[in-house]
Amino acid sequence: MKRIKIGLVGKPNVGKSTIFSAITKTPAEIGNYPFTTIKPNLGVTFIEHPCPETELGQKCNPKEGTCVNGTRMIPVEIIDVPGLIPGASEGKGMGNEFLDNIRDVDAILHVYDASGKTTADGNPSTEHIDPSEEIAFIREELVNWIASRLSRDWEKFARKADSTSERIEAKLMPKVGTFGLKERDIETILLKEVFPARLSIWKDEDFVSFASAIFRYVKPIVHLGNKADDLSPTEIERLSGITENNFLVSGLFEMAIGRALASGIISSPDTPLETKPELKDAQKDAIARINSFFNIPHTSRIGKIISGIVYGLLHYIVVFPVYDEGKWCDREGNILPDAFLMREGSSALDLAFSVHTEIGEGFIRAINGRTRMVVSKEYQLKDGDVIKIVTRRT
Ligand SMILES: Nc1nc2c(ncn2[C@@H]2O[C@H](COP(=O)(O)OP(=O)(O)OP(=O)(O)O)[C@@H](O)[C@H]2O)c(=O)[nH]1
Ligand SMILES: [Mg+2]
Repeated sequence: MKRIKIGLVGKPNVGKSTIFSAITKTPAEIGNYPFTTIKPNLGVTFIEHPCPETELGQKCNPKEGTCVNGTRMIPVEIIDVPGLIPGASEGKGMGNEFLDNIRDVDAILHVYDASGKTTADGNPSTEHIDPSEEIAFIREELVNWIASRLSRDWEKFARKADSTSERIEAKLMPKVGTFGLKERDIETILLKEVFPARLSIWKDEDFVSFASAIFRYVKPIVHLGNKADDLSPTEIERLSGITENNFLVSGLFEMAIGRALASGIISSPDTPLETKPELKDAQKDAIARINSFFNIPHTSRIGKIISGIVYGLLHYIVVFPVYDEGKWCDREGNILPDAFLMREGSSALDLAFSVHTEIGEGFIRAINGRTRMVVSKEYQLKDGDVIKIVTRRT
């Protein structure tokens, strides 16, 4: 099964590793200076989905993640890369190399400093820095990075591709496949925008347009205005409108919530956090500060943003493949062992291939675990479906 992967990018010292650490519960080096991170950090966070165990009235046995009171936690990979500075796409500050680590991500979380206290190269600034500049420069570096990777050794590649009678989607695959794109992603781009059919006549502006289109239609960029705990509600309101897919957050408070949960000060990470009478005054004050921050309109919890990306922006649904369509379990009797993220519009056959190539190749039919009806390979999966695949191997 393919895991969804999201990349954390941004200029140095904006709080990428703080956010990474908070959402993946993985320690990462954090420091108030540029290039604290010199190697990418990889971790896993979890998004929620209702689990069909509640319908079954029996506890599920997830292979991955947990399930608490009927809410299944589904893993999503997070990669935190070193900071990017202007000129990164031309290799400045090893930017190109850092960016190559996020080639195959499904979406990008661009972390910027909403408090405006960090310079473009990640040093503390005494002057206020307008976050709009940062948003523009990071987008430009991302686009230029893909454009330059596409145009590398293009002439020879294009001449060869043009001499075949393949569809343009197939011709482009060797170039864009390394960025995790599928033929249908190229189709989506070509439905929206026009590019020369003959690859050998593509010019610099075509590479830039194609790279922009990848971020517009395939790999969305979502902006996180971090350090918003340093801002007034009025400033938060103003910043909330500066670009689309933009959220005001606090990595610092997300970390504090994680720590409080781990040490038992709170029993749920959901805001508003509950205060217990036995807590010390300092702990109560900290909880009150966190609650009042998340009560400000236009502030968001990062976990919610990530599930919004997966379900809302990338249009994924969750499907539960089972071996026994009656008991909703695998061969060993584990109930609802798998929760698969599938793209909306996927078929029963796509699910079979996601389980295993051999299961896909041996596909005979599928059975809907709720209706117990046989469905064909073209059956369009629905969110929350419980599906048994019948293959030649079973
Ligand atoms: N006030 C405030 N400070 C934060 C927040 N998140 C991070 N910081 C501070 O910002 C500084 C940089 O944090 P890091 O997480 O190391 O930043 P980074 O973007 O990973 O930095 P590089 O790895 O150098 O690119 C540290 O001093 C953090 O404590 C936040 O939400 N609010
Ligand atoms: Mg870092």
